[in-house]
Amino acid sequence: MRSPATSISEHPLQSWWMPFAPNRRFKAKPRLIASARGAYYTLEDGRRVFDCLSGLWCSPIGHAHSGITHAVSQQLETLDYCPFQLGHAGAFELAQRIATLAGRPNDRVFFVNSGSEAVDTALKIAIAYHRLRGESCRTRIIGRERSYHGVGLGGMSVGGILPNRKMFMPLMVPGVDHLPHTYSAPDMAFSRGQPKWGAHLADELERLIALHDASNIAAVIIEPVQGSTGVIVPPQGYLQRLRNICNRNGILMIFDEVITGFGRLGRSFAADYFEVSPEITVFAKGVTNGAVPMGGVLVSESIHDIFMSGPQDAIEFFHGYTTSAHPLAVAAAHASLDALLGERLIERADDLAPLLESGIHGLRGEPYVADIRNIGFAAALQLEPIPDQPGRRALAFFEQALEEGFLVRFTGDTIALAPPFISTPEQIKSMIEGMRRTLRSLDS
Ligand code: PXG
Repeated sequence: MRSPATSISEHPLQSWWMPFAPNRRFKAKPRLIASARGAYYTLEDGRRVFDCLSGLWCSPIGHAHSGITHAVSQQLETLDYCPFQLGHAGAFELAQRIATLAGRPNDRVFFVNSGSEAVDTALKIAIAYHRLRGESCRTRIIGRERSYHGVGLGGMSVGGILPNRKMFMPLMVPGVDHLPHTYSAPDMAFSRGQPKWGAHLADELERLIALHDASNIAAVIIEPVQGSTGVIVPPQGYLQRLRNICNRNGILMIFDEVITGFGRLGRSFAADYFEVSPEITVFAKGVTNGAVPMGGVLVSESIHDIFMSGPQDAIEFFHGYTTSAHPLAVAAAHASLDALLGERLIERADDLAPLLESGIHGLRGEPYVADIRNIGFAAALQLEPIPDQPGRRALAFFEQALEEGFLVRFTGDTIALAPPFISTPEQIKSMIEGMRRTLRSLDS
């Protein structure tokens, strides 16, 4: 048996082409993680660092949760794989549990392995749904600037992040438009929670309808809170206004809740938080606490039922992945839900949210702070960029914060914070003070 990799000296770094990483910089100055437990990572040099982003937003109940470890090990011994045409009980139960958690117990769940797969699946469902009900002209999809919907061809096309798009133009799905993003520093900097300005930006959907006609538009896909582009919080009333326009025009609403799902806003899903209900919800990440890859699409009963109208023995939806509803992922998801509900961790995130809000806004006035945003148990610090060197300030912050014992995530010059729900109030306070020390130690 191969012994597990322990140190870089035994394992040269060249072969792994790392995702979304500056490979050459990393390999010149590698930073390896040895283990993770609770709210902390342990680096190879033995230092413990607080996990300020719950992995990549995906590990809210903390690392190495004993319930998940136990459930996955047991599952591996019982059933390690289930092929198409057969089903396993755990997957049916999990679908029911997720639909119930979302407050839509009659919805159906299609399981996949990642957020990207879930987004592409949701887009296919939306297009096929309209076609099956005789509105096959409804093919256009509306995304949004600055949104991230993964790296599948559909998600990339509806997404709004330039570097993720510009190299791949020939692969773009045709018939996609983008709503404007809702961030405007002069109108909303330092808002606590939802900014007051910006609901009118939803009316851009009316303009696209006036341009294409609603009869050609299938769906709008929206991250209720834009997570990976820096915690961009929807203006008050914005999502409701989009919902109303969709309702009036027969356009489906897809919420990408890969980041907001499973408690990040102190509610099960962002749809609860904002009281706006989409027909289709995309989830991933937190569903298994990041321990085993899994994603899924929650679909309204009425959409699902349109698919069930063909011949009784026919496959209704030609779509799926070899490892859809993988037994290990299903086991991890059940255990993760057990912890989330049994340990009342969504409520705990909700209870900790005001502390994060007051703490992070207390950093206003510290060096280089250009904006601070927060919603639920997530926040972002926007730094003033170093002139002509976008992203360098945040990189320096990241490296300094690590020295202080905090692992943060940065994109551009934004630092995102989304701590594990199991954090204590003391840990949140100490994280904020760590951020303060880091800001004060930055070179100009
Ligand atoms: N939708 C949303 C809203 C996401 O945030 C995806 C889809 C794609 O999920 P997969 O599982 O295919 O990666 C995501 C992923 C960050 C960060 O730093 C965020 C994501 C991924 C990596 C980093 O904020 N989100």
